Amino acid sequence: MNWFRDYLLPRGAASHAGEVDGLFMFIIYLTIFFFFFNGGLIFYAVRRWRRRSAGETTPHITHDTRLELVWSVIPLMVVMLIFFWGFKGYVKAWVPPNDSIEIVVTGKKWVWQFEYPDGTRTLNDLHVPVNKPVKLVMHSEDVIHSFFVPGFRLKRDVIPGRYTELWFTATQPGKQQVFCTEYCGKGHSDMLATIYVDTPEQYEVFLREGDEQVRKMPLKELGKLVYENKGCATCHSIDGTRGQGPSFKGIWGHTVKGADGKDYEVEANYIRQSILSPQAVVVQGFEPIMPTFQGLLREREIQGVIEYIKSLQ
Ligand code: HEC
Ligand SMILES: [Cu+2]
Repeated sequence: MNWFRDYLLPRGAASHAGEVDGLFMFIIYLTIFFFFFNGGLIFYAVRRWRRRSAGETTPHITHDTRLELVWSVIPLMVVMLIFFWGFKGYVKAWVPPNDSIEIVVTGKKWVWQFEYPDGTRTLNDLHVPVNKPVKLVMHSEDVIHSFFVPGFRLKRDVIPGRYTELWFTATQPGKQQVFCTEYCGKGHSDMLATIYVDTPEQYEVFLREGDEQVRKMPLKELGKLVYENKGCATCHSIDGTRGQGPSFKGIWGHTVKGADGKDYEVEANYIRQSILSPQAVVVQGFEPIMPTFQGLLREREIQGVIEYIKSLQ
């Protein structure tokens, strides 16, 4: 009867989908059975006890203890079975394993933003490796949204001022559709995201080079994104004001004085070195407080920063 399940539900693609579907189909079949069983009893009673002649009366029956016990105890057992079956699946579905990959999900009108353990962020595209548990820590920046992945049999509200969690282990490489299922305004129906369930190799490439968005974004824009998202903006201004570090405005092509008294030209290699080993050359008049971004920025992101600084004349 798998065709019937596949007719009702999208193909399950997460480890606990089988359990959810099992219970779901059990309830469906139970409902179908009782539809015909009760309907049949009604037809039987209508025929069996129909009025055969004018003035015919039926005996006055107040109750039947045996019958009442049967129709109370059997349904009680059935609903208890459904309860414990569901409760077991519920506990399994809500408690993530300790070794899950943790991804922070932010819902806002009207996009889903994902942040990975290494600080990478993506919009509306979530990459996860196949067969590895993934935990989503979700919150909203504005109104209540709801994160629904039909293929994973998962749905949970995403709420401002509170964290909610979901976890899953994707079992099939491919794409999954995410919907927002809490009406959140004009763009609600566009609040869609795609989960890419990657093979381990694809996931490696994604972590190293970023998703499609990052790989295709023009370098200057990517650099601006890095500047805003990776903390550079807290120490470096782009309008010439001095912060904890020198402003990026107008430094490209000029020379700066190092604390060692030598002159350095601000060009690609200098910027690259400033990002990866900031203490190699410390700009005169500044404290050596810049942390290294070794391992935190991808090659393309460093090139982006270089292009971005170049554009700030
Ligand atoms: C905690 C503050 C801080 C953060 C965060 C920070 N920097 Fe710096 N940065 C500094 C300071 C201070 C200097 C000057 C001293 C030095 O050269 O180490 C500096 C110097 C630089 C220079 C050389 C500038 C010049 O005028 O010669 C570059 C380029 C640079 N940072 C890029 C970045 C980028 C890109 C990021 C983000 C990925 C970043 N920094 C994040 C504090 C910071
Ligand atoms: Cu929404």
